[in-house]
Amino acid sequence: MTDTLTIFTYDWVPNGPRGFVRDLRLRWAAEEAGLSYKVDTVPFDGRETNHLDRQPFGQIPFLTDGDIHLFESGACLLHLAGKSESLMPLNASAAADTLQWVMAALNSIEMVTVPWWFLSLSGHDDAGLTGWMDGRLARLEAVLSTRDWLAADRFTVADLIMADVLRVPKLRAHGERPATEAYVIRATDRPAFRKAHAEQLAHFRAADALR
Ligand SMILES: N[C@@H](CCC(=O)N[C@@H](CS)C(=O)NCC(=O)O)C(=O)O
Repeated sequence: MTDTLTIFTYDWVPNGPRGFVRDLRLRWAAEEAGLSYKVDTVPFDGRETNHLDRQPFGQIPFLTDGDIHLFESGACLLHLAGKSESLMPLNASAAADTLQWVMAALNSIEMVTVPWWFLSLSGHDDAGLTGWMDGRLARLEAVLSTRDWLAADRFTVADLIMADVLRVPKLRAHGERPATEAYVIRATDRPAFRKAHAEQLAHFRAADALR
């Protein structure tokens, strides 16, 4: 079968982000959905300018599906989810439920968590930002205390993106959120995640030999 789906990542990254580079979101989705895909690369060095025509911020991931070109991991995930009921329910009400939680992951949670860990990595903790994030995570903890998955009574693309946002070690070590922790473990124990994760690590490990 010809691969029409191509997931783009960097040819190499330093050790730190390996296992967390966002092509993993797309690999994971394709694995969950049983979609055939290949992985291609753009150079990490010179990323500020070398592929702006394909990702306007010089980042990865981006995706091609035949003539369709997409950047932003959230947009790419929704595109992939549209190909498989395993990620996006067909029922309109369950699909709306799923969509709102995808947006919540990206807009209500990740919008706060990324600046938080970015500042804390550089030693510039901000009490206001931490309080804002803790409030959001506490609300999410309350939701996850009532169910295994966010939407549609089963794993969907909303869980894939939310779990990926939440599985950052620094975030997991910050505070006590047992339902959230169990949720992250439940999601990342899935065979599709394990395969995607292992293949990303192997991809960057193979690139070390070429540098
Ligand atoms: N909002 C973007 C963010 C993409 C992003 O942060 N990509 C990282 C890798 S995980 C990257 O390319 N970093 C290198 C850089 O920003 O120069 C998305 O979700 O696709």
